[in-house]
Amino acid sequence: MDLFKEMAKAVIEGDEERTVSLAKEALSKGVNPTEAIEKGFAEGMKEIGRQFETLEIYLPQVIISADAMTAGVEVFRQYLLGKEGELPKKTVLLGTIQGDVHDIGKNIVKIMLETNGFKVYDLGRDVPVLDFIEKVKELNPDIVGVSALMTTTMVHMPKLIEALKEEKLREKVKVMVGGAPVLPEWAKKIGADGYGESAMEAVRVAKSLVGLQGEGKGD
Ligand code: HCB
Repeated sequence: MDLFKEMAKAVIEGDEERTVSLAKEALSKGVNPTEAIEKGFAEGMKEIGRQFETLEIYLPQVIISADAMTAGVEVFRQYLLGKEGELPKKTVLLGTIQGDVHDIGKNIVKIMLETNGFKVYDLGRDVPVLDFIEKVKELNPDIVGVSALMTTTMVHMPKLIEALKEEKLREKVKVMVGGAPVLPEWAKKIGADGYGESAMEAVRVAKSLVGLQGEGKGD
């Protein structure tokens, strides 16, 4: 669909006004928000990642594109939250692991979980393992959702699982991991209960971890 290409282009160009107007256009045309985020904006961010890796662009341009994507996603977030009427039952404690400031993906996961009936406690980014532990004790969530975007920070994920065991919390909470460098093999190796390759997958996994049936809203 041309609209998705336009959305990706707006992210690549870091055009915040355009991402916002395209998100509104998508909604007015009845386009599925999840599909628009993943096939439109996220594709643009993938291309930005490629250009960053090949040194075609530098950090400031990545930041501008990230901001443009966040602004566009926010339009969908407001829309989806407006549609959510039911009281959420299951809870997810979500955060990007310590040392890591990447939170775009985590924020998309948050939106998708919220709009699928979960109550999400968002700890933000660069969250120390100990903060996760303290919040698990305080909030008693059903799931801890952890995000990592760097090979240098995903190594804290097993530390979190170990800390949950040491605090005798592991049996009480499911652990779901994700983020670009995280693979299913890694999730299995570190003893996580679930892995989400995308936000929609994260919703499916979260539902199955807490024994809920059905597909995610926006499928
Ligand atoms: Co950043 N960065 N970055 N970056 N960055 C990456 C991640 C690199 C891979 C780029 C590269 O060099 N090839 C690289 C990491 C290399 C490594 O692994 N070691 C990197 C680096 C090195 C850095 C800095 C160190 C650069 C520097 O300062 N020299 C620095 C990090 C500082 C720090 O964290 N301590 C840095 C900074 C930045 C920003 C600030 C400019 C910006 C982040 C803005 C923000 O997040 N608010 C940024 C960005 C945008 C990227 C890239 C380009 C895109 C990441 C992204 O948002 N993807 C990325 C390149 C890439 O990934 N190819 C690059 C889009 C989202 C939608 O995908 O995978 O995050 P996602 O999330 C998905 C999915 O994984 C899943 O659902 C989401 C939605 O579908 N999911 C979960 C995510 N979390 C989940 C949790 C669950 O429980 C379940 C599912």
